[in-house]
Amino acid sequence: MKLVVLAGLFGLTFGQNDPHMKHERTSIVHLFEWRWEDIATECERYLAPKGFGGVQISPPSESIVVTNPWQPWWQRYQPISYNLCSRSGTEEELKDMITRCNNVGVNIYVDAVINHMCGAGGGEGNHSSCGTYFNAHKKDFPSVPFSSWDFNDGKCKTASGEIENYNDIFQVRDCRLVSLLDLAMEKDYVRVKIVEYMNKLIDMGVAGFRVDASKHMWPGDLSTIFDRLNNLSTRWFPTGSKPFIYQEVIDLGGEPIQAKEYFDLGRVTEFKYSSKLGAVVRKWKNEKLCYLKNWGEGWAFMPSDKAVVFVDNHDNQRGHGAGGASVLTFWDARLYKMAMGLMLAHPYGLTRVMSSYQWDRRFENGKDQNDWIGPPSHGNGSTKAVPINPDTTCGEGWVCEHRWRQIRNMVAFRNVVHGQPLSNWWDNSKNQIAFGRGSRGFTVINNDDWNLSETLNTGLPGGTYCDVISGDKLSGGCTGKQLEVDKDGRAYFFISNKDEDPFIAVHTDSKLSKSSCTL
Ligand code: AAO
Repeated sequence: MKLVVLAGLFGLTFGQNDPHMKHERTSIVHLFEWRWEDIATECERYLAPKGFGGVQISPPSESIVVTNPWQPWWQRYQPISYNLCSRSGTEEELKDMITRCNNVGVNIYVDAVINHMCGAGGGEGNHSSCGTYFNAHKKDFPSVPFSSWDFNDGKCKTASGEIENYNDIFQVRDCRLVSLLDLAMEKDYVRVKIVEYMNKLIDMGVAGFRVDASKHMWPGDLSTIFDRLNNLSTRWFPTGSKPFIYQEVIDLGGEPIQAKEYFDLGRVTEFKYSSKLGAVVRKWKNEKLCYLKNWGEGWAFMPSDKAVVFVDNHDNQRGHGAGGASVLTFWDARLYKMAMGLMLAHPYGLTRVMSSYQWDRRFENGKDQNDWIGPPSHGNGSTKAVPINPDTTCGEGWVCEHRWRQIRNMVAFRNVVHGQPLSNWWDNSKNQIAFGRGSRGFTVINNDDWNLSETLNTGLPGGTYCDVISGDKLSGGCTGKQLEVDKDGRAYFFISNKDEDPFIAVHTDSKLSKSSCTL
């Protein structure tokens, strides 16, 4: 009773930091541009058994269909209405996917594009994913309906109507981001329409939202919207659960709008993490792994319980958004796996794993001219299914980083060590480091240009462990390297700098039981 009163006193947004993951799971995977049908199957056949907590899905709302360039991925960030037919599938398919994922304990988080509608140059007609008519020039979106009354143009003070200067907070919130028609969110009518959209998804069973372009919305407007959201469906979540909110705010420092303005509303994406981790693992600007000893708040990142962290996202993996050239992606697989291993082993933040598709990169003057290319698709623009190869990787250009053994096993590592503090830190003052998580897990990384050969205190119970980077624990055995931890928790590590993956990770669930002859 007391708790309910307190929650009421401190505002209804209380609790929107909680991703409500099931079975002690800890990570989100962004299945970028996947079809709903494929996500449903992936939840059942892979994500639940491997311990993924939730999926971030591409925007499900009706969007413009751009034909020049041909169906770019970014068309989905230009809503036409809140109807639920998109390149990923129909409303029925969306509903089926949410149900099937929830039934196996995998949450769905929706990428909610609520700051704006399509670009001002989006034209007129029904070139939209549900075939709905709209007129961008007249700001007419009859299927919501929104009309010219519902946009911010009167409020924006720049001559172009665009954000021209990120140092002016009024421009950033009241003007158009890359010409996208900016909704007037202080209007109750606009708020009501957005809330209806989000509540419909909540009632279908989603667990929360990535809120796109949050920097471009006033925290006060967002607060009113989030306060009006329904509680999560009691079919899958405890009574009184508020939807999880994580807001996309790019704050690399140097701009007046700061991530902390959004902390009262939910979590926030920590872009510094992605940019700095890339620089450290690439050893740029004299960065070294040993500097990660105080990784997290010690690097002027936001508080851990506010942060959503990632090595790369769908923007910065292709030069959109921010983060810069240091950002690591699947294109640099060896360093990428190391960075992912570090992120998933370290206690800081709520971790999001990127799952991408390949495209033909074509660099000219340092810029990828093909940064717009959409997902693997058929000639008519429909997205291709994700086929699974016999070796469990994906085909047809889907990269499926989340299925790479090293990444998938580190997602499981994070679940096993959840709640345990960072422990037994060791480094060689350069690029060899090791750390544990209480007495449940230990990792050693060699990013120097020479071998690592050390006996270290792991904090683990004595026994033989299977390294989950070079292999898997399978039917009581290990397909990779094995590690002997003595009764005092000490173990000898050798990692060649030439190894395909120059790091090792073991945890209490990768401990090998005694062989039958010793019984
Ligand atoms: C497309 C076309 C446009 C066209 C438009 C409308 O590309 O030419 O005008 O359609 O027809 C995505 C694509 C866009 C696409 C859009 C709509 O990325 O290319 O436009 O869909 O289809 C800002 C926002 C951030 C946003 C990011 C891309 O703050 O919210 O730009 N991300 C989200 C999504 C993204 C999506 C949208 C929003 C729109 O994740 O996929 O766009 O729904 C600074 C600011 C950042 C700002 C960046 C880029 O960053 O701080 O806030 O991000 O600039 O403008 C240093 C600084 C760093 C700075 C950076 C770059 O690193 O430290 O702070 O330099 O200057």
